[in-house]
Amino acid sequence: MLRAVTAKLALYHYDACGYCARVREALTQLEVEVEMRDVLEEPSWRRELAKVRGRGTVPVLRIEDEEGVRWMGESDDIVRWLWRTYRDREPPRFSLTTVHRGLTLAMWALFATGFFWFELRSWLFASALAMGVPRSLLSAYRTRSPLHAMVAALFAFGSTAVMLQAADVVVIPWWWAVYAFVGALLVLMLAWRIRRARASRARG
Ligand SMILES: N[C@@H](CCC(=O)N[C@@H](CS)C(=O)NCC(=O)O)C(=O)O
Repeated sequence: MLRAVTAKLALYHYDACGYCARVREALTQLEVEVEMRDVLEEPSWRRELAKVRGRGTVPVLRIEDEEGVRWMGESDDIVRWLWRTYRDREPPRFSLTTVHRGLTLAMWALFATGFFWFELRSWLFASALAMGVPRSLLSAYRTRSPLHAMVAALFAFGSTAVMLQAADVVVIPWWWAVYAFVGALLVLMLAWRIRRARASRARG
């Protein structure tokens, strides 16, 4: 306990990363001071991670104390370590992460059921896409990233289109719809990357 309180912490992360948001939530709840190292703003931090850990995935918590420096990956492990260290207890069972995981599970379950239940396939597919709306809105709220809000809009559009098709209101040319959906997603990601790169350059 004492050792951890005197430990110097740095979190390698980036805004839109949901796993990182989970660690940031724990840090806020526990009111723990941590140096934030955004790997998209400062690519040398990502390179440092790749060098010391063999991969550049985030979140990673760098813990420096009298025993030396430790690198902790895996959001679950980091959150558990933070709660055990600063509150001497396990993390709360229920969190926004639980809701997010539930929605993800529901999405996949609906997709999978649609694979076997042919007559209801369109409705199950539409419901799976509809599940993506609250899931991405929750991501947007947790990460404060507009990218997730745009993905939520895309899910809403997709699910409405599939429902209209299932109700025989419109006929969707499927391959074009798939290409349009994936294309829009790629454009959003690209726009986001460019915005980040510009912001990073502006900061010098
Ligand atoms: N199981 C890991 C997953 C970490 C992960 O997938 N992180 C993503 C970002 S959310 C990542 O670093 N992806 C590679 C990249 O962004 O270049 C955890 O819970 O921390």
